[in-house]
Amino acid sequence: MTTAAPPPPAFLVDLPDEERHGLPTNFTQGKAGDPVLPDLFASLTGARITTPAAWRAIRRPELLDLLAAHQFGRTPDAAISAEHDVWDAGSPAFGGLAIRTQVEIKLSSDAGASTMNVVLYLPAAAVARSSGRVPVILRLLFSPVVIGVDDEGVREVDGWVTTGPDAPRRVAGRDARSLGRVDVAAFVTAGVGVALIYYGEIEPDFAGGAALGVRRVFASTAGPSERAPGDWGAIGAWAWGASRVLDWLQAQPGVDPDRIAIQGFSRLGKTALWAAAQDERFAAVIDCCSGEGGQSLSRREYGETIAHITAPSAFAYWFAPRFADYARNPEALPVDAHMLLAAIAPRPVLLINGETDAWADPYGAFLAARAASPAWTLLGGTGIEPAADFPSLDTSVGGDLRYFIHSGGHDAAPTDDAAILAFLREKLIDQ
Ligand code: GTR
Repeated sequence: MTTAAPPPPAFLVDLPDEERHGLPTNFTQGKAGDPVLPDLFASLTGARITTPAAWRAIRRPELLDLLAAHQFGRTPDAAISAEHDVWDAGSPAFGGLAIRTQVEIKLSSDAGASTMNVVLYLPAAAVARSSGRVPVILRLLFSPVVIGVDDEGVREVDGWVTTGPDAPRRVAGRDARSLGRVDVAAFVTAGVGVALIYYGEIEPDFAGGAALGVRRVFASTAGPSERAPGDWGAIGAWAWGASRVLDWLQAQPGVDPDRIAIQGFSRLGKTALWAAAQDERFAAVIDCCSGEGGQSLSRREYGETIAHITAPSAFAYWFAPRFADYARNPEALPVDAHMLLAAIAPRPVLLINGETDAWADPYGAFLAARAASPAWTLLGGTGIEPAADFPSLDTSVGGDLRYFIHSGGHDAAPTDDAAILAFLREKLIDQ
């Protein structure tokens, strides 16, 4: 007998239907449907997966193949070389609380080259202890790091304006859109390092961006209409770039290579999930508000759907072209958000949602997390118990897989950092 999910809480209020991307959009919970999800444990071989060994050997690889083939596209396997120019090593920052390192990573092959800059802050107190190897959180930022932190020493790299008149266009980093600042001091004080990268440097975020970022290193820069159905999109490229940052981070003195988490917001939350699903070296994930194509169920007819996200006016280029085939029939998609989450199990995953972020479907994310939880249980971790209630605002539910909902909307909220730090303390810092 399966326990029924708790109903959506009253604070997730119904809203009038709306047209978005030229499509009707439902914001009424009662009209979202009650989707039947693909079975987490039914292998394509016909076997039922009942042991951790079978999960690791059979089911997780199947999930990754399905997610690649139908949603994100395949990450190509090619010989890429990486050069690391650490041009700023060991500078004090944030009033001496942090030690800053800056690296330019050059990725190249016979097909082309691409560079990206990473800023790493380590807690000064921990680094001073010679034995100190600290956990690090890698954050993918929407803005060039120079405007994402309050630190004059950061190199200014170019930014991209991707909406509005004359978009897309390259601008000086300081003239790019600012989306708030990372509170580096709070994290280093808690004993966790912070690594930052601007996603636009991995690949600019527009349909033609593939020709300007890491995908040119693979010579796979076909435009959106020329890609094969299973080719990777921008999310795959950002995730691949994040793994190249991880390569470098793992080799840094002072960094514990086994305790590096990844964090992203919205499209970068989708990216963080896909990066960690593929790359088991990411020890934990913080995904804020990733919604459709991320932590929320695609099968629910609520808020943003596959039809919206793959509409011509939207973001088809983030995904494999085949993802758009499920716009009208998401029930035919062989995967859904619970499988993306389960591919990360049993590592710690914190899912943050916003009370008024109806477009991202916070209840659909809760259902996905609940449906993914048996994978954590199978592998010796903890997810959301079947009988658990939906959490009240600014609280969380779950264990290693945890769901948190903040007051507010599609944004970083004042309660997020405390929730993230509490999670990191429990799962990564005090280990
Ligand atoms: C929205 C998009 C969402 C989400 C968001 C973001 O417009 O529809 O899926 O990713 O952008 O990245 O802020």
